[in-house]
Amino acid sequence: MDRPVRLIFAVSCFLCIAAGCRNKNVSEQQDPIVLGYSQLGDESSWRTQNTFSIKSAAKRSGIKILFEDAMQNPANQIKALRSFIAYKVDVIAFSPLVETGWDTVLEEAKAAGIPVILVDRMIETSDDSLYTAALCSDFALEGRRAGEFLVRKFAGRTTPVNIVELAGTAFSTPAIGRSEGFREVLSAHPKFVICFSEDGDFMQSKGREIMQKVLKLYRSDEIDVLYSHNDDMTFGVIEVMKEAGLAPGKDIVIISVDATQRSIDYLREGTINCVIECNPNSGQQVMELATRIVSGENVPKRTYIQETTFDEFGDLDSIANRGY
Ligand code: GYE
Repeated sequence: MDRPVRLIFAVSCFLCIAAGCRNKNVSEQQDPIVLGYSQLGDESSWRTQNTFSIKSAAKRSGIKILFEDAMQNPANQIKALRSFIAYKVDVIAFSPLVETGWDTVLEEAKAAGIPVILVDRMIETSDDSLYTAALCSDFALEGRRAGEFLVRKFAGRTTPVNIVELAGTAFSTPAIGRSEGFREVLSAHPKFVICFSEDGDFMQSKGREIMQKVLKLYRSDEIDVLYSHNDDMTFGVIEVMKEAGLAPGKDIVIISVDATQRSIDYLREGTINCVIECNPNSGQQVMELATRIVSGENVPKRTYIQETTFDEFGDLDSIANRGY
């Protein structure tokens, strides 16, 4: 081969290889996205529906999901995140049980170039670059809505209003927000007194236990309001009140959070007075975020899920079936 022919041959080889590489990239993009998802547990009806929403949205979107249930143990979540990093997934999503303790494992994900989406709950960190996007409810708003309901319900009352609070998992974003937002609104009205507050871990069994304890500590006519951070704990409370011969929703005003179908049924029959919605159906939004992030698009750092309040002052017939 003389020199010009050799040069043309070399250039065409380079172009062929380059074209081959690009084709390979195209075909790589067509491979399904692999999403590692660490769910925090299965403590409530909300969580069961959330898991269903995530798994079914992944299936619909053609995303391959590696799903791990941490059974309410952050150490299991860290283990799951490390296994996703080792597997070299395209993107990680997780619902952190509590807010702290994630920096080290998230630095490992960042070093491996794997983007992270926070779902449902937030983390406390000084380095926001450790996650790409967060999709969650505005828990402080939920707490404020609970407080605003009470302000309206007890508008004519001048004597103290005694409140028992059943909080969610300690140090978790929903428990923090629902407590803080609630107190923020009530602090402007000194007649509201939170006389008892305990963490019931969002579980029906703990709701039962705590209410049994409360009824030993207080006479039922000393309690005006029961504010529970989720429906499952509320169901435990309602059982105990009924067993004690009390009429929930009448003898004691009840506010619950989540809005499962069962709590809406209780609201309609007057057993619960106010239900703050928390929407578990975030699956489709998670898959959309994952797809956009993997294809290199910029996404909002924080997205709030839209929610509402259902209470005895509203039109209860128009509430659509909750589906869970
Ligand atoms: O309200 C509760 C669940 O983090 C928003 O966790 C979620 C909460 C939800 O166990 O029922």
